[in-house]
Amino acid sequence: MTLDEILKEINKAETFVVLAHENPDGDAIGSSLGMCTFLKELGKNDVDVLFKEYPETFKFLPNFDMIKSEPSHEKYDMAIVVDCPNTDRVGKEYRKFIETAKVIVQFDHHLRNSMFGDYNVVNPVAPACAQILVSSFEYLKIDISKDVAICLLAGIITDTGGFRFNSTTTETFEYAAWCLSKGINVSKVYKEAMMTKTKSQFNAEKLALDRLKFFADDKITFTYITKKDIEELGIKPGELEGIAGIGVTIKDVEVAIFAREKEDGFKVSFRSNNIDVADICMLFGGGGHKLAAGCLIDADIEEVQKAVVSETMKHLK
Ligand SMILES: [Mn+2]
Repeated sequence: MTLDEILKEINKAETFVVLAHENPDGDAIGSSLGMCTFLKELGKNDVDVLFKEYPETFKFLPNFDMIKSEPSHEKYDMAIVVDCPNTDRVGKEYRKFIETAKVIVQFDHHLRNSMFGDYNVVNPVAPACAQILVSSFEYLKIDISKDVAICLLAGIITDTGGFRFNSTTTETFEYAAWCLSKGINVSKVYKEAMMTKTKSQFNAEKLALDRLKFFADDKITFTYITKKDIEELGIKPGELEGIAGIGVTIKDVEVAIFAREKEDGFKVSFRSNNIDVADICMLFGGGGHKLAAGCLIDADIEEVQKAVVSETMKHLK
């Protein structure tokens, strides 16, 4: 099966680049570091994990210092892409490494994956890409190290919202239990990955909460952060990740929308308890998961709000 083939290809290859989607979250970082740690332990010493910008909050993960922004090769034997549905989601400066790699392998759990790899291990039902890696290692009967396990655990914890999303499966808990049995401090990883925030992150959340507005009989929330806020509060990449989910923690809210200003417009993130927000985002040229999706809209904040709120209202049941 595919996984056996992948392992053969990994054994043959010498140079590796590990990539994930831009602005990586805990799953993208955990899956990337889990993979590169595994490769290192396999004796592969020529592994690049490339991100242009990434949150420092995951510094506690093993091999975090292997992440860098400058590639050490022009071309790689193998590109391993994790947590990324298509090559456009990879940082522009790194896409060429996928095109020019001798072998492209991808592990992913997004809906509507473009199957861009030579080998595609894609399961949209998995709650985290990291969990697909766990199952893959299990299938291959590879006994992963504590370091690999911690990276993957962090990916699973963040993408399941701390085991609370309904995408969480029995395997998720079995894996957490297995980690505990191996002496991994699951509670510490949980706290570091889920609950620790920087002061600028806290201030950004405070501002976004202050601006949060309700629509459609309190079933929709909308809030935003501008480029100016990002500058003034000294917000670093990744520090706005938690804001999108805050609205859906309010009773009776069905869809929470968060817009953050980027160079090329507002990146709008949707979170939902039930409504398929990937469908809504597709209308704006975006996509994602059923209950967590996003799109990019180049307009001013009033227009963005009007467009996404009115479209979301049509999708309420
Ligand atoms: Mn993910």
